[in-house]
Amino acid sequence: MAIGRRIGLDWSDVTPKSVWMSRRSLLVGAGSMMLAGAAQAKMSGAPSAFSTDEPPNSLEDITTYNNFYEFGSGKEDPSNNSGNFKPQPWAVQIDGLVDKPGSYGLEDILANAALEERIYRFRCVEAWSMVVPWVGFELSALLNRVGVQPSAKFVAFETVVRPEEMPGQQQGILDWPYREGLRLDEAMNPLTILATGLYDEALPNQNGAPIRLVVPWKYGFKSIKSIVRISLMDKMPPTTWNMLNAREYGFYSNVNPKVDHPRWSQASERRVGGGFFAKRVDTQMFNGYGDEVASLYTGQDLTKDY
Ligand SMILES: Nc1nc2c(c(=O)[nH]1)N[C@H]1C(S)=C(S)[C@@H](COP(=O)(O)O)O[C@H]1N2
Ligand SMILES: [Mo]
Repeated sequence: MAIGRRIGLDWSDVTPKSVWMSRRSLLVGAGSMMLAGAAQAKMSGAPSAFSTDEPPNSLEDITTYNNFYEFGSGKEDPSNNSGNFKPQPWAVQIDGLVDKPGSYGLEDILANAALEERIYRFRCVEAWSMVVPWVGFELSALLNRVGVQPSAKFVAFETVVRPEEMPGQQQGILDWPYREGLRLDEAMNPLTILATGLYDEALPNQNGAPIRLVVPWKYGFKSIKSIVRISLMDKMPPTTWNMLNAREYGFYSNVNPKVDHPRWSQASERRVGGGFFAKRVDTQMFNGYGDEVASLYTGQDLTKDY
C-alpha cells in the first residue's frame, strides 16, 4: 500500500508518545526563549489524505542530517553553519510565462495558502531515506494564482545567493545559485508542495527556510530549498546536478529501484535513525507514489529518460 488514507489521524498518533511529549516540551522551551516572529511562528496544517502512515523520523534526525551545500557538504554542516541565515523578510520573484509576474512577499503567499500537514517519505539519491511531517501547500495553488500562460511547459526554481550568510557559497562546490526544475504537469500534481514548516513549526534554516519545494516521488535533490525565484518557461531549464553530471543525475530523477546510479545500487535504502543494525528497506518505484504519478510518464522510457 503506497499511501495511508489517514484523514483524521494526527502525526502525534503515529509517533511514540514519549517522543512526542519530549519533543513538544523541547519546542515550547526553545520557542519561549526566542523572539517572536515568522521564524518561530506556529505553522500547523490540516491533515491530508496524501500522508503516509509510516512513523515520521525524529525532529533531531530531520534537522541534523541534511544536504544543503550552501552551508557545506557534510551532513552536519547545515545545522552547524546556518545560524546566521535570515529567512525574513523574504520574497519570491515569479516571472516568465505568467499573467501576474512580480515579487510576492512570504506573508502574502502564506495569507493565500491552505496549509496542510503532509507526512511524506523522502528518498535521497544517496540511498538514505526519512519520513518527514511537512507543513505546506500545493504548488499548483500558487501557480494558478499567478496565472500560467498556455505556452509554459516547465517551471524553474532558484535558491537565494547570500555568501555572507551561507559559508558554502564562498566555495565553488556547486555553481550558485542552486537551480531545479519540473515539467509543468509534475509541478501541478497535488503531491508537489511548497513547504514552509515541519513538525508544526516554521521550517528550520537547515531544511530550506523559509520556503522550499518537496516532490516526494523524486530524489531529494529536486526538492530545492530557500527559493527566491520561480520562472515559467517553454523549455527545459538547466538544473544544478544535471549540469554537473548529466549521466549520474537526470532531469526527471524519479525514484526508481531499477535504474542504478552509475556508482551504487538504487534497489534499497537506509532509513535514517534506524540504528546501525537496521535492515535496509526495498526502494519503491516513484518512492511509493506510483498511484498518483505513474500516469505522468506514460509512453516515456524511464530507463533512458531518467
Ligand atoms: N538549495 C539547495 N537545495 C537542496 C540541496 C542543496 O544542496 N541546496 N540539497 C538537496 C538534496 S541532495 C536533498 S537530499 C534535500 C535534503 O533535504 P533535507 O535536508 O531537508 O532532508 O535537499 C535538496 N535541496
Ligand atoms: Mo539528496
